[in-house]
Amino acid sequence: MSAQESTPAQTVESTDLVEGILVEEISKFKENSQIGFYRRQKLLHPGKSPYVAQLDSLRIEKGIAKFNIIHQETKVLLQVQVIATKGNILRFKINEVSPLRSRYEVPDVLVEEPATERFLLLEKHAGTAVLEHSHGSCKVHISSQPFSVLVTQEDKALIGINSEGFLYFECLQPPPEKSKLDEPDTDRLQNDSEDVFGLWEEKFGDFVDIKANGPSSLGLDFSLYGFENVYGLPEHADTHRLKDTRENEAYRLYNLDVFGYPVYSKMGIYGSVPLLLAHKPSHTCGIFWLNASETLVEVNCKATLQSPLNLTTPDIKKQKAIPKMDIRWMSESGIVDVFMLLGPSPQDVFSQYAQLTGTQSFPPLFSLGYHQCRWNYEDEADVEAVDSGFDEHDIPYDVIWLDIEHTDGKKYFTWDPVRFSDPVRMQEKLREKRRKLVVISDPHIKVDPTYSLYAEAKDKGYFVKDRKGQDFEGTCWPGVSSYVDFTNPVAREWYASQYSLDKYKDSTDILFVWNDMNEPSVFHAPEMTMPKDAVHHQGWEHRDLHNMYGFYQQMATSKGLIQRSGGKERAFVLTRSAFAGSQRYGAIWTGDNKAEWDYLKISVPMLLSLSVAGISFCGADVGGFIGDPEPELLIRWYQAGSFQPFFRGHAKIDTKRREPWLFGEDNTRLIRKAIQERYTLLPYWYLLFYKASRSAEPVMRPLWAEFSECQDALAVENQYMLGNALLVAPVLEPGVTSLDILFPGTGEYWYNFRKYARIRGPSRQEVTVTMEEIPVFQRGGSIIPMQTTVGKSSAWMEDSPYELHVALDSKDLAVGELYVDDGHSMKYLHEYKYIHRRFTFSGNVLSSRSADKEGQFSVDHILEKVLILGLKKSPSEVTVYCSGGQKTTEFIYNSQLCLLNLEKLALQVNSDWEIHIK
Ligand code: NBV
Repeated sequence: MSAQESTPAQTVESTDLVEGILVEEISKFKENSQIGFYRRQKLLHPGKSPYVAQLDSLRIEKGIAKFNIIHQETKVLLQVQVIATKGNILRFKINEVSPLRSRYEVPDVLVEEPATERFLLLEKHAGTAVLEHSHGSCKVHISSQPFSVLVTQEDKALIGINSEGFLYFECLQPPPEKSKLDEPDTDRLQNDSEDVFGLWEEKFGDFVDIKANGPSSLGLDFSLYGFENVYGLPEHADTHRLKDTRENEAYRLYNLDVFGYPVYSKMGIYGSVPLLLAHKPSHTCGIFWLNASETLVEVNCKATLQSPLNLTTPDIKKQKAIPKMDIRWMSESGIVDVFMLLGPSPQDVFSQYAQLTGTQSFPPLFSLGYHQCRWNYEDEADVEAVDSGFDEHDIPYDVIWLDIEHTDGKKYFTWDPVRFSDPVRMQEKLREKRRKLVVISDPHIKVDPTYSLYAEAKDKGYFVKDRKGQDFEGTCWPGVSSYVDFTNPVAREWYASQYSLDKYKDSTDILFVWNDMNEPSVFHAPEMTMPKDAVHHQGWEHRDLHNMYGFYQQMATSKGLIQRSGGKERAFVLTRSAFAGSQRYGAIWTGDNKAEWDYLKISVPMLLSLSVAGISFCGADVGGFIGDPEPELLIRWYQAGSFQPFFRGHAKIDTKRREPWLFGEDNTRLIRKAIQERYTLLPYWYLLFYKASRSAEPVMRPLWAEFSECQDALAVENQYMLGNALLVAPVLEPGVTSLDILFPGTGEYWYNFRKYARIRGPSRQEVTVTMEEIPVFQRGGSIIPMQTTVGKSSAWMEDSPYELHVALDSKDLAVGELYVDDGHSMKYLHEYKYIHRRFTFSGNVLSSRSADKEGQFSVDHILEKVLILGLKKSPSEVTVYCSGGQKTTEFIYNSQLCLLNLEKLALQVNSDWEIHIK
């Protein structure tokens, strides 16, 4: 175990006094060795797989290759399907040929059934068959004995399947004896050696998981040829580049409420996205394992291959020893349904994944501003005081948040009658300030027949059931609670309708929602979550779909918010728990972090891993949720957070108040400066989210994704890119006076974002740092849209003029874009009410043209300023050409910085213009 590695089984102890209720959380989370299916699968030895492919059965039906494989000892048959999916994706499915009952196949995550392209059978010999993708350069080589598959691209080995022989598939069996399922027999569990492996019952502490369907686990290995770096698999509080797991725990994907989770750990926390990306300078590819049950992933970084498999293709035979990474996936139930995203570029993989699971939903503009949260803002007067505090201290913010205490006895969709006696008045005051409110809405519903939400859900049968068919009851904030079965589409519809303005009493259209505790968190339950033997819609066990529970709640909530406006407005929903596809429903944050430097530091790799797994709208609680940050940490966190996608300050109930003005004037100034800078950059943030929603470009990007050929970028996780133009290097440690920064890219120019001095890449440079700000650099060749003045909130900036920062590259070129719409409605989508401009600097002319033909939004936005960085000599004249004619304009040139400053331009953002520099 490395020094940074901490044990995932650490005991999390906290005793919180919440409103006089003593909440004891003494939970132990499982180590790998305490997981039955893991122990069972670990009995397999690498090498010879017991499976043999029956190539006689190979047929191609509607372009899909199907064949059977047989387990040589048990003689059980499995069916394999190999599907060429449009867009350079290969899908691989394995299921029982005739299962006792159907096995869970993850619904609702794929945006649609992926379009299939045809496979052709290229050749079939005694022990091998080769399939060729009709449009692509990819081939699938199937070896019969033992069964394995090699995917090649341009006749180079790319991905091996079952090459280590770890294919594992537990076929469903009838229960041994009916009586054993009725009650947990703890004696038998301890004594019966058979159940050491947790086949029909599995014990953990005082909890017993009764497995109505018995063992149902599956696993498979993938070899990534030529790769030495893999990423993804959020959510873990660990490094961005995945580590070798041979000497320690596997990455666990199991959504859990881990208060104050340890850093540098592979334990499962709130969210799970089973997507792994592999990258090398010449190629990026991905493996998307579509399974929502508990999953473990082992990474073996040190494997090498002498000669790749016994294949007939001569080009493959010629290859000599190459590095490879072996990835082994193990899941508790479901089927094998895996997509190989064949790239070849990082952006291709992002697009392929988005083609399957969707892109980031385009958020309303306000949600990209600063959010002020605390558990809890006490009452209406407190809300008003905090709100005014921002104005008094001239700090912009967009949203104030109310945590669980705003409700009447933790009954969501209600208000505490004393603290919030007039919620509409409170919201109207916020509306006048052009700000929003977010309230919390958790999935547990207080068991209280007088609570209409509970009574109705109970009556309609919308709660998750226990294994005996009764409504499942667990403990959470309100005490005994039942949990909405969000996997049931009718229950989701019903839940969504609760957000309509007439149903949700005293809510207004400035109220948005936060879904917390949706792993789901259940106190005094195994690993503080729902028992796996709880039963959902259509009889599926919780074990089959555990990792999707939060995904479904956010889906229903976001639908509710869209519906309440008659489909006209965009939603904003923050969720703690997430799965693949959650990006379609809003934002995610990294849960209960601590006010410690390590947590600020880990926020960067955590957010990068979420970002490359499709979830661009992500953030970490600024300041740290648990504990009291010292001013230096708080300031550094604001400075880092202002350059992270979801920007919210939050604090636990027992911490000292920490609104930005409580730390002395100088510290207030620094926090103000960080937040104001965020607001000046809102046009850039908005553009990045527009692009993420349209073409799956991650907003926050690891350096390797942007500089795919740069070897030095592979392990960088204390710097990152925002879009393709800004390089951010947050300060993540105390007392820092300089940072060693990597400036990637051959021949790239990097301009200090505030002082404009230029650095040339590729290089590493020691950059001086003060408390004023964190280092940020603009990439040569980019044009960044900004606004010249900030307002009290984003809505106050509608008329704030625009400004362009044009940073020239080594060829004196630059390009950039601006996207503007009304900031909140769906009109951009349905009525093309938007402005999308493309700016180009070339031949000393800066021009603005429409970026697409559709946009038609008529507003009088003005471009006031242009800064041109890297202009080698002072112009003699600057002339502006626009629809109103031509005129020369004043300018200031700084020869030391090669900086040209144009002010008072008064150009229409929405029309074509050119600025000629002579
Ligand atoms: O609702 C209270 C908190 C919330 O403030 C926090 O952000 C969540 O992560 N919630 C967890 C439950 C209590 C945590 C101790």
